[in-house]
Amino acid sequence: MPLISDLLFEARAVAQNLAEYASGPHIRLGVTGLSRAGKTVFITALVEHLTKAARPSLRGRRNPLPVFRVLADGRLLGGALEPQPDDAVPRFAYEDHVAALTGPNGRVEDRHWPQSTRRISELRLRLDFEQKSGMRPGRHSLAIDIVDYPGEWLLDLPLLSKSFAQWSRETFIASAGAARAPLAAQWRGYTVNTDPRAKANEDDARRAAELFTNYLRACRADDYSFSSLPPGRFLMPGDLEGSPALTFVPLAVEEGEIYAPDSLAAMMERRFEAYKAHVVKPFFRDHFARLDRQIVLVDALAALNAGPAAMRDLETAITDVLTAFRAGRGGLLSTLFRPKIDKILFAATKADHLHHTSHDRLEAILRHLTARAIARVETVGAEVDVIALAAVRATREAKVNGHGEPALDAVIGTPLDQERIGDEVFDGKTEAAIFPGELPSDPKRVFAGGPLAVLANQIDYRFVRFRPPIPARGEDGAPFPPPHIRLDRALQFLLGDKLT
Ligand SMILES: Nc1nc2c(ncn2[C@@H]2O[C@H](COP(=O)(O)OP(=O)(O)OP(=O)(O)O)[C@@H](O)[C@H]2O)c(=O)[nH]1
Ligand SMILES: [Mg+2]
Repeated sequence: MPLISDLLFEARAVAQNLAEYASGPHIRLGVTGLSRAGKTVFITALVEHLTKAARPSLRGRRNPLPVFRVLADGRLLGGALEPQPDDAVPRFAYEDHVAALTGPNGRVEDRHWPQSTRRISELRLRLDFEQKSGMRPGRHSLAIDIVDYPGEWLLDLPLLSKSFAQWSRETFIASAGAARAPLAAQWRGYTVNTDPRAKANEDDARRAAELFTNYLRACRADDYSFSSLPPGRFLMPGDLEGSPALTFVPLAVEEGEIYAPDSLAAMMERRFEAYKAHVVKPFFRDHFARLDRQIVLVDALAALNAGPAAMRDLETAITDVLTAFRAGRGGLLSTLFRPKIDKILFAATKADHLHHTSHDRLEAILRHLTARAIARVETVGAEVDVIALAAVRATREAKVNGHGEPALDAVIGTPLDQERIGDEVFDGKTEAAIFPGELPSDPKRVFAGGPLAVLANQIDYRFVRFRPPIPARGEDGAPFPPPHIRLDRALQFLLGDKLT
C-alpha cells in the first residue's frame, strides 16, 4: 500500500506539473558545483549573452556564440528576464553580479568578481525564437528557470540510506587517510576522549561540531582542495548556520547498540536523523526533483593543482553526484523524488587560465574522471557530456620570447591584487604574462604523478587568479557580454534542442 507521504508527493508533483504546463513551454536548468566552482559567474555570463544576443546594437559584430544554433541561424528574436515562478526562493542577484564584473557605477577600475553566494537562488529568462520550417513554423517562446544551488548539498544524498553508526564509521575511515589525517588530528583527538555513553551536554556537542567543521573546512582549502566532504551543510549552511540540526558529529558507536536517551550518542543520532529528514530530503524533493537539465561546474584546475589525492577525491564527488541523478529511477529513493533530468553537462571551469593548446587536455582529464565515475554507477539515465570552458575569459594569449630560448605560450591578464608567483607580488593593476605550463596529454597521469607543479616541467608554479576583463562597450556605452571560451557549446548542449 502506498504511504501517505508518497501520495502527498504524487499530489504535489501533479500540482506542480499542472502549474508549469499552464505557464507554457519551459525548462528548469540546474547550475551546481562546489563552492567557488564558478556558478555565479557562469549564470551571469549566460544571461548577459542571451538577453543581449538579439539586440540591434550587437548586430554587425562577430557572433560571439557561433556554435549556439538558434543564434547562428538568425532565429533568436529576443531574450528577457521575467518574474520567477517560485516565490519562496531568493532571486539570483543578476544585476548586482553584472555591476560587479563590469565595475559598479561604470567605474571599470573597481570591477571585481561577484561575491560568494551561499544558498539556492533562481532566475527566469524567456527566449523568443523563430521556427522557420518543421511542424510549427512561426514565433515561439521558451521560459528557462535557472536554479543556482551548492553542489555540497548533492553530496548529502548517500546519507539518506545510512545509519548514524555507518556514517560515523565511514567518516572516521575517510579522515584517517594519509592526506586527510593531519587536518583531522585536532577533531579526532577530541573525539577519542569522548564517551558516547556519557550524558549529553550542549557545550560538548558544540565544541565537537566546531572541531569537526574546522576539519572539513581545512580539507576544502586551496592547498588540499578535497571535494567529497559531507554533510554538505556544514560547509554550506545556507540559512541553517548555528542551528542544532548542524550540531552533530560522528561518534564511535556500535551498529545496533541501544544508547540511553540522554546520552551523547542518542543526541547525536537524533540530530543526524533530523538533518536527513528536515534538511536533505526537502532539498531533493522540492528542488532537485524538478530539474530538467543540469550543468555541474568543476574547478578541476584547483584539484589538479593540489595533486593526485585531490583528484581522487574529486572523482568520488563526481560519482556521488551521478548517483544522485540516477537515484529515484527505481529503488528505495524513488518514493522520495523522481528526477527527470535528461541531460547532464560536466564543465571544467576557468579554462582561460590555460593556453588553448591545453583546453582539450583539460576536457580529456574531466572526461576520464566522469567515465570512471559512470562505470561505477552503472546507468545514469541521462545523456552526459563533458566540456572545458571559461564563462568569462579574463586572459588573452601570446607568444613570449625567452632570453634566447624558443618562444613560449603564455596567457596575459591582470592578476588579482596580492597574487604571487615565487617572490613576485602583483598589485591588481598591472598586466602580466603567465606561463601556465602544459597539462599532461595522458589523463591517467593526474592520478599518479605529483602535483601539477611537478608535471609542468618542474616549474615552480601555482595558478594565478586574474581580475575580470575590462568590458568592451557599444556606442550607447552599455557593456557587451564578456568574452568566453566554449560557452556556446555548453548552451547548445543544454538548450539547443528546445529551440528548434
Ligand atoms: N578567470 C576566470 N575566473 C573565474 C571564472 N569563473 C569563476 N572564476 C573565479 O572563480 C571565483 C568563483 O566564482 P563564482 O562564480 O563566484 O563561484 P560560485 O560557484 O558561485 O561560488 P560560491 O558562490 O562561493 O559557491 C571567482 O571569484 C573568480 O575568481 C572564469 O570564467 N574565468
Ligand atoms: Mg555563487
